Amino acid sequence: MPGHPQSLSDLLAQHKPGHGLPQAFYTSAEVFEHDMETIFYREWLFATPAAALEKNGSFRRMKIGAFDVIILRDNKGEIRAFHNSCRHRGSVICTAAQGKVAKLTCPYHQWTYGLDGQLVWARDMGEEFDPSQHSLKTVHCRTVAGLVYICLADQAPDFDTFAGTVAPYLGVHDLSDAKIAFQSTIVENGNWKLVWENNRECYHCAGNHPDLCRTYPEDPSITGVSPDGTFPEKVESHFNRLEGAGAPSRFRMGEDGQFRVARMPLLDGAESYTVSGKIAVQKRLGRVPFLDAGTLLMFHYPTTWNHFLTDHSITFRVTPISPMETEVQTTWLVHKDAVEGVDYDLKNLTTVWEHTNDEDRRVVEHNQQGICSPAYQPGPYSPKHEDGVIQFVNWYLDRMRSRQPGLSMAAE
Ligand code: 3BY
Ligand code: FES
Ligand code: FE
Repeated sequence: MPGHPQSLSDLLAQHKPGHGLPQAFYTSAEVFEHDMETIFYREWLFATPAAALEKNGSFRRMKIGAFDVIILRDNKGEIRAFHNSCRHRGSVICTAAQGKVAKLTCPYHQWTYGLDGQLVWARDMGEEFDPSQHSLKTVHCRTVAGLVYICLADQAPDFDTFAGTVAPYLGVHDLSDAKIAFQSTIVENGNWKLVWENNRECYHCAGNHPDLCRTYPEDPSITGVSPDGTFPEKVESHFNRLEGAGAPSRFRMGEDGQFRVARMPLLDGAESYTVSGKIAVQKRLGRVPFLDAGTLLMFHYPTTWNHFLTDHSITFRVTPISPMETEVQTTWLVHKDAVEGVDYDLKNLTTVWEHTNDEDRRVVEHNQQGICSPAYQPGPYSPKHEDGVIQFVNWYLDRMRSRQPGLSMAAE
């Protein structure tokens, strides 16, 4: 009943396979807290392209639920992550969203930490004080092919399977040669799962994405998950052509459905996400063998989907803020030697996805508004167009079911 708290196990039991989730999954503060604790505080989360940490001492701050994290490049060029909470009385240390520092100095009493997290200076703490016991707390941090992931759990789950699978696909994109051409951060007034459900289908594309539809195919086999593992002849020959030329392309999905990679064709003749369909950046990022190589699609739940193109790459990061607010950060990466105004026009580079993001924000917000009605009843997903949504919802439910104490037993 709307307005009456229900236990998570009751809610999970209410879900009808192939249908949207019961209302509380998109609206309730309790479910949101479960989502954070069960998923976001345990999984590997995409943090930033490494290219955002240009120099030693560059840092980015990232907030996830109750956590506040500093991701930085240390003096040896290694990327590390620390909790942004001083070991003295707990103040945040980095107050800015990003910057460059030689050391991390707490604004409160100026305790000072090296970029390796070691406490190097603290005034008048007495004879007994041992600085080595007061290093910053570390956050698990891994980089795969120029993409930085963090994990907030004490014990991080396996990262190697994902990294090992996607690294060969990403290799030809040379993300270590990238710079950020543009970054946008928007807040969508919708639950994070609605942002994902929307991303995992193109059923909405023709009706909402006039610019994207010039180049991105509506064909469900491109966006979806191919439950039987087969693809239309056109897609198969695209895989064969690209793999034959040294660019791993074939569809691969993690065993538990957390990630997938596939290099998919764009609409006939299209090269990149521009209004004309031609490449946006003349000095290309990566060594993809053909201009019409399409887009390497990669998602990793719960925080990132990506498009790696022939000339540039775009990363997306999803961060829940509250039950009905989600941040989506989009980063356009180009070759570090590409010069704006010479090799690329920024508006031409960003227009299609700036528009697409805004259109997606609008549909997600409308979806949320309608779900908030007491009359909302979860409806069926299209088996043809929304198998990717079904796959996401099943991944989410599996995680929630398997990680609620007592629930997995009750389900048996
Ligand atoms: O960004 C994406 O991957 C998806 C694909 C189809 C809808 N959306 C544009
Ligand atoms: Fe950081 Fe006191 S709280 S120096
Ligand atoms: Fe969309």
